[in-house]
Amino acid sequence: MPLRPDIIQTLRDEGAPIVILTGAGISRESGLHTFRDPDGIWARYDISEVATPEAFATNPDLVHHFYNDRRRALTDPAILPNAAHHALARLERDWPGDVLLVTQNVDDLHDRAGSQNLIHMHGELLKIRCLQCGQQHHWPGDLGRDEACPSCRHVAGLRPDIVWFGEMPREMDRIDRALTDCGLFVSIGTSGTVYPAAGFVQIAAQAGAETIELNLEPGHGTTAFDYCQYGPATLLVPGFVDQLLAK
Ligand code: BV8
Repeated sequence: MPLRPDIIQTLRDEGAPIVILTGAGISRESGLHTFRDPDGIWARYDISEVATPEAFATNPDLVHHFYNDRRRALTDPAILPNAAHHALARLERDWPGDVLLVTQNVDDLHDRAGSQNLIHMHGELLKIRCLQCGQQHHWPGDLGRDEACPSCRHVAGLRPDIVWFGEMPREMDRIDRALTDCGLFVSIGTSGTVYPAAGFVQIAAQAGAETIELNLEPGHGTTAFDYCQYGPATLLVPGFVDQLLAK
């Protein structure tokens, strides 16, 4: 059931804060794979072998290979933000209240579409971090285990700036505050499998927010949402933003 027009009107009149959570589904039509769909990344790789601190400690070459492949795919000139990414940037510009975009995606398609109030809660594919000095660096190319840190010159201490399973996602205090203050929580293109992101809908709902899922098909937490719309993100999200902005 879509969000009711009278509720949208009230949210707009109040300039209610909005929190949006996105997942891999929003980037699918840009040409990037999701994780858990039949052709997804986890059909080809075992999570525990490539996306945990333990994997990096035991087989850094495989972990670098996994992220180098994905970095190359992301920097292919054919991979561009789609209509859904652009619509969310427009919502941030034109909505009368705060819009916080929290993405689980490690791609940079929201950034490229122009979203500014954006948290990459699972890190960023085009950044690396030095385990020796803690500095982050923009890194669009391949990374190997013998590379030196551009800041401290320490060798073999660079890792993808990605939040692996078992690690703490980024900016959780800021996200929790925004969830308890928002009037509308929107989840887009995520299966609702990975915590803490999968629990955001409950936090927002308990704080009194309206909640809506926009997805290709119902995710795991679908019953927790007040409203839902199903279809491809490039169709659903621009239409939903038009409704919010009364266009
Ligand atoms: C933490 C690396 C402590 C990045 C990723 C047991 C119970 C509960 C929790 C746990 C548990 N055991 C372990 C945990 C915790 C664990 C967890 O949740 N595990 C799961 C598997 C049970 N979580 C953690 O370890 C996290 N850290 O918990 O710290 C803590 C304590 C308190 C408070 C805070 C923290 C760390 C999680 C790190 C996640 N990192 N990967 C990388 O290499 O990219 S997860 C990986 O999954 C990606 O990052 C991705 O973003 C994330 C979520 O996946 P989705 O984006 O949802 O993608 P998915 O493929 O699943 O779904 C795609 C959806 O799109 C589908 O619904 C599909 O229908 C839809 N779709 C497809 N096409 C379209 C579309 N929709 C619209 N349009 C389309 N065209």
